[in-house]
Amino acid sequence: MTTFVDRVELHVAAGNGGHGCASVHREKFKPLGGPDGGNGGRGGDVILVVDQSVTTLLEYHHSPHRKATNGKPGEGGNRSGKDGQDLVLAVPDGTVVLDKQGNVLADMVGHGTSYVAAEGGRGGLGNAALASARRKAPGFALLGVPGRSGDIVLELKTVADVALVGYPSAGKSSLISVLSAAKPKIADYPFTTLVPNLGVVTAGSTVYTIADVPGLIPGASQGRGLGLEFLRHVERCSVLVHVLDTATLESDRDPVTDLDVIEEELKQYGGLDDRPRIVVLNKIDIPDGKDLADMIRPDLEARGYRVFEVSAVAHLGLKELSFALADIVAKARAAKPKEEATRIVIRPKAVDDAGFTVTQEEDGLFRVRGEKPERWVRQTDFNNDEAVGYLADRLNRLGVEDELMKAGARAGDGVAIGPEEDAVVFDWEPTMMAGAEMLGRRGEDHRMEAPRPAAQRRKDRQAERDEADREFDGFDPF
Ligand SMILES: Nc1nc2c(ncn2[C@@H]2O[C@H](COP(=O)(O)OP(=O)(O)OP(=O)(O)O)[C@@H](O)[C@H]2O)c(=O)[nH]1
Ligand SMILES: [Mg+2]
Repeated sequence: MTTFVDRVELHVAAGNGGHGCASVHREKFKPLGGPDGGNGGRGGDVILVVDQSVTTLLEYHHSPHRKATNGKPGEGGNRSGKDGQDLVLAVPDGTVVLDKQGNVLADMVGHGTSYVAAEGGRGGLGNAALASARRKAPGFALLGVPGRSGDIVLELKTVADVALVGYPSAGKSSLISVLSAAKPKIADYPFTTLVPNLGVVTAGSTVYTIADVPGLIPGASQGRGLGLEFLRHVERCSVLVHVLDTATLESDRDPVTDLDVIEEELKQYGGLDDRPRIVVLNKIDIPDGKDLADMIRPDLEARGYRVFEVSAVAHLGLKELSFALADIVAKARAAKPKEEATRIVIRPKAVDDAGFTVTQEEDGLFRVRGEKPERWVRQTDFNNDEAVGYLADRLNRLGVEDELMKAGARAGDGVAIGPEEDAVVFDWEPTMMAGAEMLGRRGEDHRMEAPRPAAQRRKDRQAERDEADREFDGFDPF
């Protein structure tokens, strides 16, 4: 079984955020010195980066599971946990990142281009960071959020200027070996080349790259031979070169019908019609080949092709070919819109983190979806009542309770936060029932408090708002 290494499935897992720490400062004569639990560290990202010295995806074929390190938990004494390390995976120029459904997530062209394939989870805040004027000594901390994980597919589309296409054994690899310094495998049996070879050619002041593609045969579009699997490498090329064998020993073949067959397969593949083509008649060192080349040349030229007669083995006609290709490549480059800056960082599309939705499902369950509510749930230690209360307060202040009420939820109804496969479900106990407006937040009851002067009330309200901002607008420094 042949192994194609220019398409791999990769399982990536970012690091989990470290848990926040709940701790109380202790000193001699000062037994309750206030909360001092540090924050958990952030989990490392998994980042793909284009590295031009990497040419294949082979490495990922051998070890397709990749994980970044977790953030460390926070500790007492206000010690933050260490962040997890990002895992940087070097990929070849021209790597396309897809999800398992085949949607393109990123098209990575240019040295240094990077793509965050999985984002590390945030560290949980420790109880020191959760303390506020109103909640002086929280007896809980937030949990770290699990890092994102999932499967991605990497596909390599060679970024070459020139692509050589043709039947097996037409001499494509031989041509690359004499036009450039590349030393691909060359042999007299079909399908010697199993993955594309790439070579760099210098002709005058133009430097360009040239790639061959495993041989094509009739029916390749139906999967015969190696199929059209590798034509994706041709998609980025600015010029296609038909390499035709003028000295084939197969009786049912000749260069012109070969050309027609290959063109038909290209058509089946699609999307390559606009690419300029030239024809190379190879193996003219063989007398019969030279005769045949001379005979069919006018026919091909009449069809509009520029024709080059060469011999890869005897080094005939190579200079002319190489300069002609340089010329076409230079023109194509000049016509192309300027490439945008290469160092781009592509992050997964940000989830809409402002809002949330409440919907009622057929079975009566209310489902809350939204980046924040879902993250907050993951940050909650459900064994700690205070932590659960804090979650309820957060949800309440985001307006989740209001929306649930508007959607018709009643006390005791089932509410799920999160997607179907990963939700926290609970029976709803509204903290703000009708008539409860008089009640303040959890654990406080204004009715019990002495009336505050207006100025103090304003100050408190401001403090409350500040706190809300810290929690809601990404105060968490992770
Ligand atoms: N006489 C002669 N033989 C050649 C020439 N070019 C290539 N060959 C021979 O043709 C055979 C096939 O050459 P390759 O370069 O491996 O052909 P390919 O098109 O890369 O073949 P696949 O990788 O199988 O698709 C080898 O035995 C080469 O030595 C040439 O100009 N003259
Ligand atoms: Mg070859």
